[in-house]
Amino acid sequence: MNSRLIFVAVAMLAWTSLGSSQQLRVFPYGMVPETKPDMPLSQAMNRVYEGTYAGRDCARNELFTNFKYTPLEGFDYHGHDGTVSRRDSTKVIRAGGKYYVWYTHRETPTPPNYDGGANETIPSRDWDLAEIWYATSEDGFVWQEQGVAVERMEKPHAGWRSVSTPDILVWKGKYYLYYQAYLDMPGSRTSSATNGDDCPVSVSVADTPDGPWTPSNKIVVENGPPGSWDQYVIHDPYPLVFNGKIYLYYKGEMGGSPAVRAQGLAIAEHPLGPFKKHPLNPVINSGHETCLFPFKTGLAALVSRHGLEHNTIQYSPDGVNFEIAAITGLMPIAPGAHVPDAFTGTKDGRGITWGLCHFRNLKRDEGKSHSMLARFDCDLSLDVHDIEM
Ligand code: AAL
Repeated sequence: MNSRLIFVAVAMLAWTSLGSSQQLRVFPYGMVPETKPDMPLSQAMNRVYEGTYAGRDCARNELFTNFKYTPLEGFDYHGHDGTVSRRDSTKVIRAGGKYYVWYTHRETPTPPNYDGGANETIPSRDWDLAEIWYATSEDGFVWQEQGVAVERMEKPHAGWRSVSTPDILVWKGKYYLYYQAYLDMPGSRTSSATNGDDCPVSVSVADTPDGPWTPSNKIVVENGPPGSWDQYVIHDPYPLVFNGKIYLYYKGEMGGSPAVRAQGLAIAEHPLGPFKKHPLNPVINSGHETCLFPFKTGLAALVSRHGLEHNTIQYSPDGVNFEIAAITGLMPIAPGAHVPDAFTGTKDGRGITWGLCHFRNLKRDEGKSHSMLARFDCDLSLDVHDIEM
């Protein structure tokens, strides 16, 4: 409704700015004429017809949506005292008649200490001293927490300090969880320009979504060389199957204040790699957490929170060259969508209608900093149907 109101306002403005002999006629419900009228148009109205992005009539733009949020049932947060956190969920998959999701789970004696007071038991960040846990659900609203999937690694393997921010791949009948594998406490690398949140990506494998999960103890996506855009962090690993290969998107940070965040792509033919970074990286110039899904013959991306093109939904025919398809707002933080065709290698992507995300309580002063999972619903679908994995 809001988007339509905005459209009415834009169209009315265009109307009043034109001479009385040549008026841009506004159709009911704020829609503009289907075809470009043969008359002078402002640049803004021209974009409605010729632009590559959001000027398009929201009612006709399949990649435009608003987002609705619903609290989840089934998770205990210790009265929200900051000692329990759940955040950065994976894609939601369907297996054995249930939905599955994995996420960063922190349960520590105290909330995080952001001011240098962290140690072996006190976390430095919300995602420090964390493990990957999982939960299942019949309906996506009520969840049963099943416990740990991936524990912290043995020292000195990557992930000994914390494993966080996972995502799931199903490939040739096996399940792969990719995650940030910390070699030091998040925030401790003072040499880094990105608040020290440096880490590479590792992966664990299982035969069923219930595990057991075997760590590869391999770094599968390495930090870039000094001076490169992704030299400090490889965050938010996000695998999809596209063009018969594993397309793993991730967030890198270029440092600076505020840090410039962008998203890159690494491609592999096997889940354990080698992952080859794309020469055109970064392929998305904005965004924080990664969230992509097959759409028609290409891929679409939710791009939120940071950068020139935040609050957009983008489309790419080849998974490399993205264009803005729609501008939106109030986007989910760290979305992990239910992407039914994430691993089928489809060229007929059906889109998404819901997923999980997180909300953060940033009350550091009160010592209650933690996050909680929630559900988002949206309308980015072309007839979505569930696929068993
Ligand atoms: C998130 C993600 C990564 C970061 C931190 C935990 O939003 O981008 O996972 O490291 O914040």
